[in-house]
Amino acid sequence: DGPSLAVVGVTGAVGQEFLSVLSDRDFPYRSLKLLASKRSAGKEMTFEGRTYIVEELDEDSFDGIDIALFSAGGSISKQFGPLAVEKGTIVVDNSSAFRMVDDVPLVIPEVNPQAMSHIKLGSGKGALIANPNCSTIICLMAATPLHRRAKVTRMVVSTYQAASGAGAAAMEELELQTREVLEGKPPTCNIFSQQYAFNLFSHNAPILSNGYNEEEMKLVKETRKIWDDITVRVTATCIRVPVMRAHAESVNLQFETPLDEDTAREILESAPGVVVIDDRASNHFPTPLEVSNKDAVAVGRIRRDVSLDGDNGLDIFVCGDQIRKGAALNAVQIAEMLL
Ligand code: 11C
Repeated sequence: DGPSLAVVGVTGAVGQEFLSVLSDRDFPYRSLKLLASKRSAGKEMTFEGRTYIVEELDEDSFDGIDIALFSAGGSISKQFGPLAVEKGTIVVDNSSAFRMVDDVPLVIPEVNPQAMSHIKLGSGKGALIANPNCSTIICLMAATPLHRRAKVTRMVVSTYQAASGAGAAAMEELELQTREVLEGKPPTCNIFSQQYAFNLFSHNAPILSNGYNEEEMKLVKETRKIWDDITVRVTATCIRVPVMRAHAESVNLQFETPLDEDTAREILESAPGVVVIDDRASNHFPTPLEVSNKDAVAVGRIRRDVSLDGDNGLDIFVCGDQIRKGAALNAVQIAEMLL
């Protein structure tokens, strides 16, 4: 029972995680199609006790498919997303292709579920729903409960982003380089243009004419769309760090009305999908390793911003699994809301 499902880009890091999350959450489906590029077509995959043959994505792939989870890059989404919608499929797209399109909801289920309330499974009408960028999801999971209480007027984000954000090949490169450097060999640089192991660098997304890179501007624009607030001022600096699969973010929040740190801690402790790790006595705060393979986003270092008078600013430190809540889990939660 349940909808007919397709997973597009099933051989990638997020594609594989889609399957794990579907299984972990007992997502009901009556059929499942695994789709990928020609290169991976024909490959066998076992999922929940059944063997599937990965099929090549083509124009007919979406006949009879109710929900498709896409994570095969922006150009595949642009090419096949609208085709799937025409066939009546609801597409949950993990790429940036449609995020800023006006009538495409950009959804974090804990934050703005109302944005997709007009999309109904079983209506025969296809639709696109966009999954936000991982850095945006992880940041807003923590910032939104505070925003609801005291209205964020300005947010300054600094990210420490894992290899997984650049895909499975980048994760392999980090592992390979680490070994090479320890053995005194020159590091192989295929995915990134510079040494990644034992280093960090500005995010690899293209730099725009304003000097920001695309990753930084995603945080700016997506926050405004998700919060439905064009006035919120957001600035970001995005950095790639040699961590495998979870992003960390330092977030400075300025509020319209005062919000003291104890109240903020209480709000975060009861926020869905958030755990607070904020033990000053033992210097224990969120780490990428602690949130890896976990669903919840961890928040700590909750403290008053001393650069502001009163209680109108807070600093927090957030960690979240990039492949899970930053991508696959969020997309599957969106699909669950359709059921
Ligand atoms: C990263 N956030 O961590 C990026 C990758 O818009 O979905 C995903 C880019 C996107 O490198």
